[in-house]
Amino acid sequence: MPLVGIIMGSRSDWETMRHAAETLEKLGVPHETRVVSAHRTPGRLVAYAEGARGRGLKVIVAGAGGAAHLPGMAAAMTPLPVLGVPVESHALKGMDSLLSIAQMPGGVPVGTLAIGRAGAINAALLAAAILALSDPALAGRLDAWRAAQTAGVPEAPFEPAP
Ligand code: RP5
Repeated sequence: MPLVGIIMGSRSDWETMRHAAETLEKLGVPHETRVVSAHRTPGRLVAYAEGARGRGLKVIVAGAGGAAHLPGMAAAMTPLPVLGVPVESHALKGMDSLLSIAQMPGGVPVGTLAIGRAGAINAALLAAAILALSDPALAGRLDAWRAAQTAGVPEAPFEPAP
C-alpha cells in the first residue's frame, strides 16, 4: 500500500519528478505516481486530495511548473503534509514555479523544496524522514543512505569517488 503520493501537473514534469520516485525506491518506501493537474484536471485533483488520507497515504509530494497551483490546492484539501517541488519552466527557469509554491497564505502550509532535480530528491528524503519518525527500520535505511552519500565524497576534487 503506497504511503507517499507523488503527483505532478503534467507528464512533462516526470523528467524532474522521477528523481523523487527513484529516491523513494532506493529507500524502500511504497509510493504511487499520478498526473494530476490543478488546471486541466481539477476534478481529478479534488478526488485525489480529498481521498488521500482515507487511502492510507501519509505524505504528498507535488511537483508543478509555471503557475504551479497543484501543491497549494492539494494542501487546501488534505490534512496530510504536502511537499512542493518547483519544476523548472522554460520561460522563467522555475522562478515562477518556486514563487507560486512558496508564497502560500498563512494557514495552508506547503513545504517548498528547491527548483528541479535537487528539490525532487529532497522532497523524497523529507517524506522518508517524516515516515521514519514512526518506522525504525526506515530510519535505519535513511541513516545508511546518508552514510553512503558521505562515504562517496572524495577528499580532493581530482580524486576518483571512493
Ligand atoms: C504545469 O504546466 C505543469 O506542472 C507543467 O510543469 C507545466 C507545463 O505543462 P505541459 O504544457 O508541458 O503539459 O501545469
